[in-house]
Amino acid sequence: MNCNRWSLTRVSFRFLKKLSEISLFIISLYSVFNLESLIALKPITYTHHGDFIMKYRFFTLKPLAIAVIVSGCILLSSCFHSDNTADDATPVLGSLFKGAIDNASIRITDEAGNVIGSGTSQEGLFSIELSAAVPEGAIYMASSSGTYTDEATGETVSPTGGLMTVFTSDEFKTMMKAGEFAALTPETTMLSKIVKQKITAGTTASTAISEAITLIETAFIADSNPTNGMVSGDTVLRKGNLVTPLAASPEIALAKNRAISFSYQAKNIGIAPAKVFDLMDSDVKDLEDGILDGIDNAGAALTIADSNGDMIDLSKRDRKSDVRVARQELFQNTLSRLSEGNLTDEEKSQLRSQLGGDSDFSASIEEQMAKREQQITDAKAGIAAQLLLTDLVELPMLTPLADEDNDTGNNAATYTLNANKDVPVTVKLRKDNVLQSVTVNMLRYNEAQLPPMIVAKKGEQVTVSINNQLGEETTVHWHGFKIPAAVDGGPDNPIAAGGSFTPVMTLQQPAAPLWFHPHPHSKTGEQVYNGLAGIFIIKDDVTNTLETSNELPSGAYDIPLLIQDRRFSDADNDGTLDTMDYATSPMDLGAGMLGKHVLVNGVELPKKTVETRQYRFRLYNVSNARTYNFALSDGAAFKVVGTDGGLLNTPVSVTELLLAPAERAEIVIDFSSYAVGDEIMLISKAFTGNQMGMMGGAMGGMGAMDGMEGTDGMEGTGGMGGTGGMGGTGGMGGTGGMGGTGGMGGTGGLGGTGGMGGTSGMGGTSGMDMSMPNGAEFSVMRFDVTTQVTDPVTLYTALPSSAEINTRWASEVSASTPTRKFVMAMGGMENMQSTEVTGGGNQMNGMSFTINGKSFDMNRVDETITTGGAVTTEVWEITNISMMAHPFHAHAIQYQVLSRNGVDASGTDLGWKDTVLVAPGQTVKLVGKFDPSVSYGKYMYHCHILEHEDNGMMGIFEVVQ
Ligand SMILES: [Cu+2]
Repeated sequence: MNCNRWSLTRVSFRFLKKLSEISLFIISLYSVFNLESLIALKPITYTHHGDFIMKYRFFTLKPLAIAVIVSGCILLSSCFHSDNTADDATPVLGSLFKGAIDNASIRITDEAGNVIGSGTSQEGLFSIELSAAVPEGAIYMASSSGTYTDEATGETVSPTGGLMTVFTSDEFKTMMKAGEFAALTPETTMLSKIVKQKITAGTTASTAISEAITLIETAFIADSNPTNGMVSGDTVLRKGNLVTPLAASPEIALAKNRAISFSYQAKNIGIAPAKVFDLMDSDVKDLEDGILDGIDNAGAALTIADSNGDMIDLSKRDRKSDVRVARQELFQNTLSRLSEGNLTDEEKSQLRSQLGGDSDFSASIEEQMAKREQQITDAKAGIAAQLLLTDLVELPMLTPLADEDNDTGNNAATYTLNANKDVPVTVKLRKDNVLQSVTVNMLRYNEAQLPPMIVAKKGEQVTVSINNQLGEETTVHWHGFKIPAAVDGGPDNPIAAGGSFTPVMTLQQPAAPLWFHPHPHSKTGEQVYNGLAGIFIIKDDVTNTLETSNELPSGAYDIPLLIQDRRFSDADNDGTLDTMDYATSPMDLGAGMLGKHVLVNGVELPKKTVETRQYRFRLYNVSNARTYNFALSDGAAFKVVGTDGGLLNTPVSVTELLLAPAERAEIVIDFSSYAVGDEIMLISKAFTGNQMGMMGGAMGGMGAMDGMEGTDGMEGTGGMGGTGGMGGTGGMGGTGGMGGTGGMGGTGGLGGTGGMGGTSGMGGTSGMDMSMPNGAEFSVMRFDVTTQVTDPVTLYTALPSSAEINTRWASEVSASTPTRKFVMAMGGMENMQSTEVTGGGNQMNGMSFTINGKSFDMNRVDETITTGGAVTTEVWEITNISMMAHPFHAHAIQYQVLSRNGVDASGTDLGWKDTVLVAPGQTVKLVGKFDPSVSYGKYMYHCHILEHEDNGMMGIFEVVQ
């Protein structure tokens, strides 16, 4: 083969560079949360519950990426080989990455400094033919000059120093022969400098290298991975092409991330981007004594000039923490940029190239962004119109079950819950703002139209006879209760079809808005969605005193609102809704089951006539997957007085309140400043980004899964593959053969516009008005001010100091407090490549929902809390490495939030919680007290997006007495 090497390699360099930059931000994700969760779903046939079959095929970009890399390398190698026939003339390949350094001079030298080869880099890559044989000992490769783009600041940097790497002679020759790339990064640079010192001191090359690797790994890598070591390969990387379109391995992606994070360190410390090279030199000096502490071997503080020329004392910084924070920051930046669709024009065009030059791609991102804006504009107009509606149904009030022992003075109560199926329930819905009364068969406790409510007092003994008449297994889980595992109603204690169970519980916790719901293994989502859930309110002396002294609204002014979203379809196509649907598409499992009709106490968009005074509303998010961002249509503030586990010590004034599935909040709305005739809407405001994340986007991008059903008469009209839908604009299999726009997890996936659920998800062009995406804006219910009164309530400002619930446990936490880590992840992509999956039901085979890398196993105890009989305080760190927010729930106790990403808890996070929403990339620290005299046995911790729980995002912890 005879070819003009440089012109060809230039082309391939450019090609590689293009692709590499395109995917730089993607690559940086690959390691930290499995880029491959940006999957493409390829529909083949359709099946659902035996009616029709859907199979879809998962595939990933990885094979193509590898193909691109490999073909690029072959192209390079073939040219090189064409010019070199002698074995010893095999070129040395390498990549320079602190940002890809262009036009740097490279020298390859032996231990004594003799040059055995030299050349120039082009956009981070180089190929050098040696001018001499490879000698024994250490072989160094070093760069100088050149330019690169700093990732943290976007500045073009001309480094004063250069990058280095080092190999033993044997390693070097093996690498050359295999055509592998040497990697030159900040880490290998420090490594080489340390090796040089060690060799000067008499150490052999191989020993010096292995000792130096240990030093670098200890100082710069150990404990700094934001994903808590969930991804393997977080070690010093010496071989590999870091200037590739998609990282060929997690090891390379991690190494890239670590190289990039040096720029974040520089930014955080306050030094100029180019000073990272000085920082490396300083760190090498620092590491002479093996400890990264900003102090050199002679005990002197190391300093470095900041961007104003002032000297920074590095001994006063926690250098290891600098490293950790930088990596965390990079991780979060990447996540939020993706989930918020915050891409530069360049990135968009690069993505377009990557996807095969489809010029519609970029347009489709813009289009989706515009549609998102339009959805919000439309929603606001819709809310304004709904304020004028005259046919809203009055909010049904939930009524407490009567104590069956008929004795109010015995400190005990008995209730019956019959779980029934095929109960005709009449639901008031609105379709295109027209009121419809729809009767559907639901699951219900006691065959009631509305969910049951139990009101009890702290200290009371409550006996509940549960009779399972569902024809399938169920349980009743007491959500938020401090009770023994044997009566907790977890999936490990099922009640068989036709069976009964009678838990007896003594209520030993402060007044709180608790609830109950089925928790059978893999059927929780379906049973809750189909109508089984109830409210359980505990009252105590604190709330009774506040209520009787008119410091809290009570009685008719204390109103529980059970909020669920559901989806209905018109099965007979007569224009009226007649069927309630559950999990009709894979998207319902991946993103969780989202409905279109938001029901409050069983009615869509009800109204509550109110007086000009304060009301207390207990907001229960009993939705399977939807997070609400509650607000008032006029933007007025309201007070949050309680969270999952009870009252807040101090009411918190807010204008928006995010409430994830299973979370509760007690809010006080003051209508005293309104006039009779005023109407105010309780809305869910649009929200984006970290609260929703990219997986929703990816799912939104795949929206056509639902669109597909549209044609089957389910309210939707769109077909498959609408804009933003499956295959999206780019088309399935796309122009570039990379799975098309949809192949990247949907336009929404990468662009993040779909973070709002994608165009289709928003009731856009692809007929997806069958489910609203998480984060859409809509009306929940209306308050109609009808009566002028004088408000008797003066809201409390602080709880009595004797109240158990006003204690904060943060001060009890120390370094020796036992700490457990929980990492929530979605992915399992290796299972997805070319895996055919059968949809429907509760299966999402091929997709994994894990905590600490494990899917739920009923027969495995994941965590054991040994109490030794004493109340045991533990810190739980929950980290979300997926692209979607997950509400983490644990049974047995109520927790307190200590911090989110290291920032101390404040506001409503100061309340007691049993469920916390963990945003993508976020770590939430909780503190809990396990009292083995109350809570003992095996309990669940899990994601409360019920479809995630049902598909494995759950584990078991045992409290041993
Ligand atoms: Cu989840």
